[in-house]
Amino acid sequence: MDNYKRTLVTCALPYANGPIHIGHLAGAYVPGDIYVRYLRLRGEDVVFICGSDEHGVPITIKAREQGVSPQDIVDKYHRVMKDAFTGLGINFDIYSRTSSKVHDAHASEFFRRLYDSDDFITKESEQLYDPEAGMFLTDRLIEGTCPRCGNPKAYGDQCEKCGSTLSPEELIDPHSKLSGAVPEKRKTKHWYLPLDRYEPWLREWILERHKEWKTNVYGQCKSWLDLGLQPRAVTRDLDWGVPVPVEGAEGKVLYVWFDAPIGYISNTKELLPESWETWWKSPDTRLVHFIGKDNIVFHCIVFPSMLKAHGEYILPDNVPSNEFLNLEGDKLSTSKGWAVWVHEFLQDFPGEEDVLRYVLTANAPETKDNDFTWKDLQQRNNSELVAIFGNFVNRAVVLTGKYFGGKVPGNLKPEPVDAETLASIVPLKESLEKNLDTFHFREALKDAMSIARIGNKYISDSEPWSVAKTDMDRTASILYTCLQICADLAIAFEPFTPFAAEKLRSILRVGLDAGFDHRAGEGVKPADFGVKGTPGENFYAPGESRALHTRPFVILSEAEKTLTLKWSSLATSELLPPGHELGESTLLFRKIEDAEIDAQLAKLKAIEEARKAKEAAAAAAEAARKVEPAKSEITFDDFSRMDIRTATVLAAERVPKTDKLLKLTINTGLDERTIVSGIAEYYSPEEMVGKQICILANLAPRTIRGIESKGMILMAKQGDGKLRLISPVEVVTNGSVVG
Ligand code: B3M
Ligand code: ZN
Repeated sequence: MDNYKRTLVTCALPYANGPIHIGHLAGAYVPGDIYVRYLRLRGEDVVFICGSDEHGVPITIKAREQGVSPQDIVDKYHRVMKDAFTGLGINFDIYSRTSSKVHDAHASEFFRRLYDSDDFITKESEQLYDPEAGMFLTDRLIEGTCPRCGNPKAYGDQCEKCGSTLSPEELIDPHSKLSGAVPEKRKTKHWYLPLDRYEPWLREWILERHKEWKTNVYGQCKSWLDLGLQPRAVTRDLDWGVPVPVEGAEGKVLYVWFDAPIGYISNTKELLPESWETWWKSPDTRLVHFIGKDNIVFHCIVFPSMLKAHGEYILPDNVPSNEFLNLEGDKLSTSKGWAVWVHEFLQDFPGEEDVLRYVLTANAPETKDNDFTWKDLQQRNNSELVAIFGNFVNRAVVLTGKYFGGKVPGNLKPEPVDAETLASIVPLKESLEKNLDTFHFREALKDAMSIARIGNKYISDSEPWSVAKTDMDRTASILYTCLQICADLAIAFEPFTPFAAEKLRSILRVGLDAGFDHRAGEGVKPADFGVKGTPGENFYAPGESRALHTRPFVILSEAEKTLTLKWSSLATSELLPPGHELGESTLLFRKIEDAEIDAQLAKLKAIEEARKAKEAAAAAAEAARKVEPAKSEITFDDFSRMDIRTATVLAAERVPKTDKLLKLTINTGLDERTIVSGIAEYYSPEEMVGKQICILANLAPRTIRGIESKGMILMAKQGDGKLRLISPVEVVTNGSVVG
């Protein structure tokens, strides 16, 4: 990475069809933010790009379901997602959207360039078309009965009940999910990116030149390449997306996975209209994509092939990708509601953003799928953040207030253990850097936490509260050493728990050269904070080679200006000189109580129960929908031999020792008689009395449980076996002939 002048970091553009949950965060966004903060601390020039992915079929389906437009859906979720990221301190330089004008123009232009240089092939194929909705149907919009297991709700590409992969042709009774119409086949033409052309190049580029990629990423690429690449359609018959900008492509849009990664480029262009090309076209720029594992093929094979075909853009240098995070042992699922939503977390735990960042990093699914549990969050918060990091800082600062009036004491009576303790942080800094450089954030966080552990152990072992009774000079040295470690923590934790790191810096009254972000534009003029530059460029404080703070429009206090820490100061000598005055002491973290965790678990339980109830209701409705096959034909004579009459129930009682039978006394208009009927499961005797019903009056008498039953009560039997009485809609004379 030494040969690069700048780093362009992207996080996968999340689909704007649902809010952000912890699975998204753990997969791409928290790691991306840690990495960017780290690079900035080291003084690297970085832009951090993200935005909403607002195209694709699922968004159109959701819009239809809710009776609103796709634009309404994306407007809603774009805002929710953007706020969630901001709330967690994930500070993209830009969080834009693929429905933006800049993106539309840029994605069109990209396609057009490949089109003009014959980088596509076209194929005509027969696709299923919904004649009522007037559109072609993607596989997910076709529903029918699974030929393997009989599930009536199998999709055109898959049966979710038995897991079979299907094609729409295999479905029994296929119908459109949109209109219910039977789809018909129509010819349609599409543009394909012939990935096979890029295969030899991809093999060389990835398998030979990027052996350093994470094993899960490299491994997935290798299996795709070993299977052999096929041309991939980059257009769709759909009315939501970027229109295909060529003749003969009316009613077609770019496939969402073609336009979305171009969003990285267009969002950079929107952020830096003057200099975006330096970021995307200069070989001095290093491009890093943070993604979840389901996006690997698109970022490592499809998008690089597009970039290669285009020819002007740089290729990703690395594509760090995480595996999946589960929640309390089950797969996270937006549709099932099985998730911890970021916007809800921010509401339920205001001021505890770092706890979530910390837990998702400590438990990150870096090499395998991992589980998030609320108990683990509580445990890590209480026994690591509170008991080690927070406790150490609090003891050091409070004791400095008590014994030295809140000023850093001099190192008046050093002992070897002080220097040894500070020296033991040096290898941790090296390990921290190595781990951050290679995207091993779990390990990196352990290194940072080890610094806090060292501090906590040192203060416990040296007991300044006891020493103070007899030796103030020695107490001064102990607290002097502790405060140097606190300053180290204010640097080392900045990438992981930025809110706590900022709090700690205000307690220590120091600034941090946290590099520069490119967001400065939004309504702020450089002159507002006394520096040179124009929005969208680096801002430099007068006489400084770099901006002094992450947000240049935050004006640093005099103390912060004079005492500005840097990444390079970590684990070096005196960071806080004797005499430096500390600020107010506040707690960095607070204990999370059992009741708070129980409330979250109860919330999940309610989700689970609601889902089960919904599934049961759906299964029951499905069973009730089943209709028995038609019976064979009869003549009118056959029918007229049946004497069906209206009658009224006069009395009803249960037949003793049975669950199902009622003995009914009825007035048939012809006579008063007894009928035994198997309806006790569905109607109580009290409900039956007074009801007018229909009976088959001339059925030969039968003796049931010793009672002679004359005739049969007519009932409707549903698909689920439930019986319902057939009654005249209006009261009629008993004995009226039904026919
Ligand atoms: N929107 C998929 C996802 O959110 C997709 C990523 C696009 S990145 C260019 O997982
Ligand atoms: Zn099936």
